[in-house]
Amino acid sequence: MRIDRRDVLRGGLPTIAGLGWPGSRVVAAAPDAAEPLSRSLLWYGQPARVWEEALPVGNGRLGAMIFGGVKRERLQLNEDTLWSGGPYDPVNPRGRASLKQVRALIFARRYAEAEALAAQDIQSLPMRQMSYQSLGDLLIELPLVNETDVTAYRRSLDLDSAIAETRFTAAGQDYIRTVFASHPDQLLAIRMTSDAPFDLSIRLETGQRGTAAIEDGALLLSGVNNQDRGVAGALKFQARAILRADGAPVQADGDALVVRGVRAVEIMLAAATSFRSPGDQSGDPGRLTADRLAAVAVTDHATLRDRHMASHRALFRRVTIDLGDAGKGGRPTDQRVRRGGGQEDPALAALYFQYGRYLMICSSRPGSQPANLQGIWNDSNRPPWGSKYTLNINAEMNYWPVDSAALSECFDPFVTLVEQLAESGRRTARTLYGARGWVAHHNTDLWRASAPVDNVRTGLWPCGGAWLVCQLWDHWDFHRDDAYLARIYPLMRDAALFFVDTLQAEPGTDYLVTNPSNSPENQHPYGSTLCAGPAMDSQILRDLFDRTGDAARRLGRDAALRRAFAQTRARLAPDRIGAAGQLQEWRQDWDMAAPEPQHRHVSHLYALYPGQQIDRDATPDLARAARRTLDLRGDDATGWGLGWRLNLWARLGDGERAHAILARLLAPERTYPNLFDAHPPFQIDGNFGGTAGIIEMLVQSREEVTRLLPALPRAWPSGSIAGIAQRGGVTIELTWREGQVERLTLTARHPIRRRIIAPAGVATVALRAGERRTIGPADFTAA
Ligand code: FUC
Repeated sequence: MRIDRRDVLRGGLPTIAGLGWPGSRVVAAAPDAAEPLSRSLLWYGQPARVWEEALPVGNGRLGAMIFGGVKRERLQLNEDTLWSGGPYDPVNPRGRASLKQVRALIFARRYAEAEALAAQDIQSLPMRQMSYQSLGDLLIELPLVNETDVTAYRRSLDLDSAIAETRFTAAGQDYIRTVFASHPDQLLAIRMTSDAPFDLSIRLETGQRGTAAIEDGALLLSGVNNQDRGVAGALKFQARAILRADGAPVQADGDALVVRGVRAVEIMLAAATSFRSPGDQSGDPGRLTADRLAAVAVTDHATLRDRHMASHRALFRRVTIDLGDAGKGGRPTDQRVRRGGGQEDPALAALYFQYGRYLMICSSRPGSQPANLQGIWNDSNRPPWGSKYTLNINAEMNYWPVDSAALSECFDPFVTLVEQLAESGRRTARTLYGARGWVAHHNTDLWRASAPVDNVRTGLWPCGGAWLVCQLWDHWDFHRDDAYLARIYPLMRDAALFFVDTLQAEPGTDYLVTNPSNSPENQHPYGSTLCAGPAMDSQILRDLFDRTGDAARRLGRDAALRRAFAQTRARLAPDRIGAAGQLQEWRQDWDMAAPEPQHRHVSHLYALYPGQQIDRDATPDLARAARRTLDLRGDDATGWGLGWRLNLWARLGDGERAHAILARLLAPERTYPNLFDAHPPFQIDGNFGGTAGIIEMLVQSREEVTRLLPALPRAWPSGSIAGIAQRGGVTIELTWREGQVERLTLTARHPIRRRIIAPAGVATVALRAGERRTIGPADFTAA
């Protein structure tokens, strides 16, 4: 039977009887009755038939998708620096000379001419960026196993140990295979055991320009990355795997390693490329992989596993969540999703929340690349949107939950990306705009290309870098670490400088606006996306100038520049409310005439979330207009579109609407059986937006204010969440019952004074640095 990815999307999966093993009889095993049903377990009664059913493990850098096969197991592998191409600078040399005219055409509303000129002179050469690649597959075969009689099959992923397990009985013999990706040891570790002897072989395969060989008893896959769009491949890569089997001899058989008559086998795989930074590809992958395996030559599997679990749990166990249990947890995870679990299975929402945290730990660790559009999991060499870093929402959304979900270490690769992007962005600012500072547009890749790409309608958007640095400041706001602020300040200042030099005075007003730009990817009624001063840009730039000025003041730096930033900020165009009562997306009231009124992007709501400029208490009129915009835009969208709407409705304090959006996100149209977000095929931002949104429904922080249960839906009447971080350096543990706060514990990193708004009233607390305090219903007074 051929399985179409679209069937998985529609939830129309074939039943176990049609699994693709002709004549096979597979009987699934539920988790043992004796085993307490783990709140952190994804589990299935059959192997993955398509990639979107396989289960992900990762150590930030090295990832694997585990299919859970019986006779033949496939682990699809990724290494996060294996991208196509090499260093390149795509800035169009004609751009600077044409910029003035493009601006004039946009101000004159001659959009078609502006598009044509910009497409030819401003858009990059090449027009597209490099792509994230698949490294290949590790194939594990049990040649003697007969698939016609398989019972007690179960594959699972335990988010708490970060270990995937496949177990089954074949011809009366029990097998267990476990897989984890170790961060401390930088390798993939697999163990297969059985209660009777078995034979096993492993092989490596790749779609890259590589060759497989056996050398010194190890499987080697070595090669050079693909050229792309005329950019030569500049990377060497290698994967290296070894087999250990109870001291039994490991033999070479063609391109495979084979063991016979063993009861336990361990496989360890290391992978690396020569990438060290966008300007340095001098790494030696052969040596790196050999060293990693040599370092564990005498380390037993239990030690590797314990080190791995300790490292994972140090992050994962910081947060617990309980949204109630409707008794659906005993079902396999794919069935829970297929039954539209988001509606009546609060434990599935809690699992989805923790899955987002799990995916972040697995795809973004200090020293790794940041999580891209697919985290680190990608089986294609021409993946959708290049599996890159899209900066007009997606890369930012990936990192929305990181601080509040207590995974701040995972933010580190994001900071490094911005530092590297600013280097390329300085060249782009100078060459394309003749400006100081740095700029990035709507996409970047491993090589940190920063000029406008893809096509003029989406690519010509100059606020990618500005948004990124605003998010760097958000990270500071959660932790208030001044060494970190000093590290990011130059990035903020130089991002702001670019706009001091390039903002344009709007004809007829004294406002300063971006031009050329677009309101990410949405067409206005004049048949183009190109425009001047979309609302989102002004919102981002208000944050940029405010936060940069604030950082300069705290650090005692750049007094003169601070004044320039404040003056520029004062001339930014304000948000407007349109005739339909909506928040205007553009300077003109075009929203109701735009060709796609239900467009997936809701860019102009940046100011509500992730920004804080619009707030239901502080700016009630704008909050009402934002609500109207959300209603007009509608609830349906792609995965990340839902993730954004979820956070926005939570910010507006509408728990039922937020819950309805979450249910859409968790429905089979938007969530695959492995809980990956479906933006067909797969995009991880919806997962991270979902995790951030669940927090936002339960607790919010804003300046010196904590909101408890701001968007609690009726479906979660009682529950708890603990370990959530808030702005200002506070961690909270919250228990609620029948919709009311039962207990709140705050732990402060710095001295703080906080106003706490709960459904039943308001409390004010002041804490010293390091102090921990618990309050209950009696501490709140009616507002
Ligand atoms: C933006 C979105 C698309 C997609 C792409 C990666 O362009 O509009 O939906 O998510 O990024």
